[in-house]
Amino acid sequence: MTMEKKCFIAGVPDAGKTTYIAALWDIIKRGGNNLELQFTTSPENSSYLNEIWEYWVSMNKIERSKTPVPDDIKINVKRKSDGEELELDIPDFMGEQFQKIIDHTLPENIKQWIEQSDRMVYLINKLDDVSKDDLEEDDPEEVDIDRTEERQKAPRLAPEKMLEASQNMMVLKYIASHSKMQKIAIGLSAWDLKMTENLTPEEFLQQRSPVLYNFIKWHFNDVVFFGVSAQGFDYKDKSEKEAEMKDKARKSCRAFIAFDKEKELSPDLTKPFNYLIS
Ligand SMILES: Nc1nc2c(ncn2[C@@H]2O[C@H](COP(=O)(O)OP(=O)(O)OP(=O)(O)O)[C@@H](O)[C@H]2O)c(=O)[nH]1
Ligand SMILES: [Mg+2]
Repeated sequence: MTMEKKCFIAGVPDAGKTTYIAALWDIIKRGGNNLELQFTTSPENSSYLNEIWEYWVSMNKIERSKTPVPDDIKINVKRKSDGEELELDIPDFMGEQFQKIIDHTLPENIKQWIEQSDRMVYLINKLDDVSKDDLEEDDPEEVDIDRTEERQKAPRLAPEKMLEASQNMMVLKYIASHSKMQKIAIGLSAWDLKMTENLTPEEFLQQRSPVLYNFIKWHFNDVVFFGVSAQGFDYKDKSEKEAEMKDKARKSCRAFIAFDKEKELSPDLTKPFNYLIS
């Protein structure tokens, strides 16, 4: 019997997780026939997915959900060519939850979710652009932590103030050592803003954030890089592009993905799972 393969989606705040899940849900709802993967079961409770999808179709920034975010969104996928299966377990945790890895306050349910998975899509949006504002301290509140007697108080760790690359490395290091990750896919989100003429997503990360890139290659031996534009464009250009994008959405080609060596763009957002399923 083959072991079940379990995959999650992770990333720090603003990594693009919710937008990617919303765009995936659009594909699943349309039941695209020309995809290599097939969705064999849909989640029982789809009201959250429909809520984020509403923002996606109307091209509005996704607000924090009004319906509670379910902690058990499971979608089974199967590859048509060889019947290989993968369970997507994507509760869409907010990025703040992953930051809790950094200050050791990660809730038990997320610990278990990580331990039980052997595949992941990890999204990265912001890359180390350090602005002076980011570094300015507002009075850090002190916290009680169990240390030596003479130094009971420590400044709060404030993971949200750390550089993106540092946050990503700490989160990835935790995942590498607390799960049995066999294959991972690193996605650079908002690819519409990042793509340049001749850099693959992997080359882009290597150039823009070499330390993070090396860290990933060191800790994970089976990793693929992709760029994804789950929105298809930047919403600040909505007034000029709305009609064109609505038309593309009708044809299921608004969102796009650039995979590893292929520089051409594909509308098939399920491609990372096709890689992870093997
Ligand atoms: N230009 C562009 N921006 C994007 C794209 N996808 C996401 N964004 C922007 O990136 C920001 C974060 O997107 P979310 O999908 O909310 O990110 P998240 O990882 O769910 O964030 P948290 O829930 O806070 O952890 C938003 O401002 C989006 O508008 C894209 O394809 N293109
Ligand atoms: Mg989100």
